[in-house]
Amino acid sequence: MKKTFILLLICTSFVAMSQTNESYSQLIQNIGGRSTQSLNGHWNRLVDPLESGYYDYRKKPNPNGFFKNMTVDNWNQFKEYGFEDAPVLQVPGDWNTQEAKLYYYEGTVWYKKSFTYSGKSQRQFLYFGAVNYETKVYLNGQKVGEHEGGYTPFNIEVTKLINQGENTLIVKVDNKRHADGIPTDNFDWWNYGGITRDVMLVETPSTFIRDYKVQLKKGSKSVLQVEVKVDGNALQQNVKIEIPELKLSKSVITGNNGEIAFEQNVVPSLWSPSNPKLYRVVISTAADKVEDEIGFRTIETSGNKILLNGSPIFLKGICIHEEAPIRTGRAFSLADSKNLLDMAQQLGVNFLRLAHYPHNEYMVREAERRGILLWSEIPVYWTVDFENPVTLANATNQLSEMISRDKNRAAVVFWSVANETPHGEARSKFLTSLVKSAKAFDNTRMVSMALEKSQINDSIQTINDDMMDQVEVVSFNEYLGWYQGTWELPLKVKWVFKNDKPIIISEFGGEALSGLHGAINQRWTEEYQEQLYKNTCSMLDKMPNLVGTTPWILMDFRSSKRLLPKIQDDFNRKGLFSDRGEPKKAMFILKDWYEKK
Ligand code: GCB
Repeated sequence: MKKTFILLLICTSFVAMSQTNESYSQLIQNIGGRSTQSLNGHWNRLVDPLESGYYDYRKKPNPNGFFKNMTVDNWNQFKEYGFEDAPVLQVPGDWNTQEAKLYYYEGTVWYKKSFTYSGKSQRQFLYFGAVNYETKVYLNGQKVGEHEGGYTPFNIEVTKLINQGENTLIVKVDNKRHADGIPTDNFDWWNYGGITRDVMLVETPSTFIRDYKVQLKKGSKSVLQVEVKVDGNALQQNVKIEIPELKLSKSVITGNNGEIAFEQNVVPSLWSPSNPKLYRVVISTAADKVEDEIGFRTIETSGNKILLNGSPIFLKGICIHEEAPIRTGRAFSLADSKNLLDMAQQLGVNFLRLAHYPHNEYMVREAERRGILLWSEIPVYWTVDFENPVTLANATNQLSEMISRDKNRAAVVFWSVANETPHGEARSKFLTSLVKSAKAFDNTRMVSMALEKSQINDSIQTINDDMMDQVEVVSFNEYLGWYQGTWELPLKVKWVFKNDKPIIISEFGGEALSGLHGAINQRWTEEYQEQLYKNTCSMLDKMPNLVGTTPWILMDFRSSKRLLPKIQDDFNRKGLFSDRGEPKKAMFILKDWYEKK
């Protein structure tokens, strides 16, 4: 990784942000509401494990790398690569499940797409929903941008380089693991590489509505906070904000920084699982117009409760990885989201923990339409390089991209900054900084992280972590009956907490191979997992301050850490459904428990 360069890049964007409102970003808000040309489809690919297309034989960056897409006129000229005859990969999609020989591959793949542009707009941007992990983007032989982080969107302006007519887009994607990356090099899910989400060309006028946030003010059911940022050479613009159903129509003029923020009294019908009401919101200038569907609700804690729209709610949740049932591989489409949500709704959930990284926008919007609350998380997971300021800048940048994209989604009620990180001074500073940043980017939601339990003795369980002071809701993972003891253990313990905050069990569970049956004391059988769920639910019934659970996990998922032949075969089997979507016995236990809640 080019550390200094990335640090510089990230610092520059933070400098720019701190001069203005921190909740704005360079991300174009609501990509689905813009004029776009899809660049999805077949892209030619070259697999380049030694990065021959990037470095020369002295390992120096080669100015005539593959991104030049050199053409030769005859066989005398030297060229030893070529996209024309190269195989194709489907975009969006991971490469691991598209070609058998790329199943375990972690390294560089070059992607190439030719496209014709015949639009009339004044500015054009390339938009990538997500690319895992490091991306370098070249248009017509010139580098236009780069990005680090596999699960968040980014856009790159290409106005000066795009041709009317034929264009060649080349993208270098590298999913090698790095100890100082986010995530670090050790994690329990598949490192699917590739351009895993939609790619689009976005067209805008010369001054356009880049970003906006329309949400209820924290703690208020009737004060709307509206923020809009325009971008271009005419920053003082008349901006109109309309919510026709609320009879709101207001025109304001942006300041000479292109920004405007105001408050407005409204009486909305509040979004909730039983009333997932979304309002049509229209933001326009003389030259630009964006429409969105936005819900309004309040979320806060009071004593040991979570209040949604002022009333206590129990979060009946499940953790979920962004992996598609049956075909396996990265989930990326609306259809994939619907399949996963249909499965989750069989459990009767009103809440999902999107683990362990931001999921695609289809998922967030579809969950919102169905009235499901969300926990959204960045992949600060296990042994991150907490001492490293570059790693912190990278995590902060991913946090900012996650929040920027989804800050208008009523469904999202938690920003989570970490999962199961090992205690220590450097970690405390790192996470404290992330909590502070999350609140600076958006102060209307709860910020949390999945911690780990500890114990006073075998029978008295607790949590003891200095990060508990940083969060309104204490969330932690526990695997009593799986990694600690056997299925009987949850029945034998008592939980005590030193403070009176609401508690979420952000993970519990155990593995079972779908269709493997046996006695309840036989690990890996559906019966063991079923009994573990029964006993855990009994334990949870007695847990003080419990306001929600997200057991681990909806569906079996691929992980290169899971090597037990004939049982795991590269899958973590803690799913309540198999990777083919078949329910296991434990699924019905959780469903019954949620029905009674
Ligand atoms: C955990 C992790 C999760 C793992 C799970 C397991 O605590 O947060 O990512 O997949 O345990 O199955 O061990």
